[in-house]
Amino acid sequence: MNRRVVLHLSAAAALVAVGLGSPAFAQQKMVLKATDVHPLGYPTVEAVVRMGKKLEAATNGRLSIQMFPSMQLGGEKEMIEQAQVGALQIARISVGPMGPIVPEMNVFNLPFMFRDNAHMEKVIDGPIGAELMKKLSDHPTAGLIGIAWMNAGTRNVYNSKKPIKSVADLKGLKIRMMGNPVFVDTMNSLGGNGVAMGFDQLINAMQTGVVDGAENNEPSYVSGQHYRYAKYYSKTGHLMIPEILVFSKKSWETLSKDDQALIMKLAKEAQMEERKLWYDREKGSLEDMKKAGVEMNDVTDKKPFQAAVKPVWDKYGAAHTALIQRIQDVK
Ligand code: GTR
Repeated sequence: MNRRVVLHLSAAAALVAVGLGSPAFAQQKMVLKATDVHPLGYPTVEAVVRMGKKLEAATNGRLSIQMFPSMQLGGEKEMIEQAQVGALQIARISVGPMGPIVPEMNVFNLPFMFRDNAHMEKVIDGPIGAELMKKLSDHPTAGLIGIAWMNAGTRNVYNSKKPIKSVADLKGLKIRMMGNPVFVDTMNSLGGNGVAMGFDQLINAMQTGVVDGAENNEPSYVSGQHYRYAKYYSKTGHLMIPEILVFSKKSWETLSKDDQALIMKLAKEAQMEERKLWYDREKGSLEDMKKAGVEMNDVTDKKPFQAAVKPVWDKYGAAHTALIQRIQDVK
């Protein structure tokens, strides 16, 4: 036998020894680090914890998930950066900060894009959801693989000064928005002052009066304890932004095809599981808000709000008219 054949045979023998011909590294025990800005028990966190248990059972403990909740690894921006370099494997993030990275995803960040939850769910569960996820995963520099969508309800404005009943009430209010220009422009076109900052900086900003309030869904408002600083919660319903579970591309590429397929399958199950958990949490949060004495009000006429954000649609939607039309056509 010549030297090359010998080398080849011994490499093959080594692979068989560690695990039936699949790459040696894929057979090693691996603890996947996962993170979320929300605390344990929050729907997105719980869905990933449950996914981890299933993964552990399916691989006899070879693969597992260790959850770092409550911004333990930093805010959403830091989470994305750590996933990109492979310092963590799974991050649950909002589509909000993904818009500047994957422009098509920014369409989900347009105010009043979705008619209701059912519309949003049909879009993320269908071909558009799959295409956008692929756009993210194929992105040459994003360094992330999209593995699941998650529900995140509707975002409403809250502040410490007064209830928002009409567009005019927003005038002069400093409202924290997520770090993406589309959101600051949205608040500014409604007459408020949009201030971009991380979720992790918000409590301090409300305490010190850097902002008068923010906007978010009920579960975030409650578990983030924001009601302590901003007791007026007004149902402006201006944004309905799904969330995504991303996997570090760098780590993904070290997994065997079988492990990748298993994680994808469990992530899809997590997408559906989170949805159920979401609606329960939303109900519970509304109860908590009542108990905490939050001053809640409906905004019955949304038309003036929708008219005011027209410039935002012109600015950010113009490049994606076909995609917007397809979303609107989903019935
Ligand atoms: C929450 C969302 C977080 C984060 C946060 C924010 O609803 O779950 O991922 O985006 O809003 O406002 O920054």
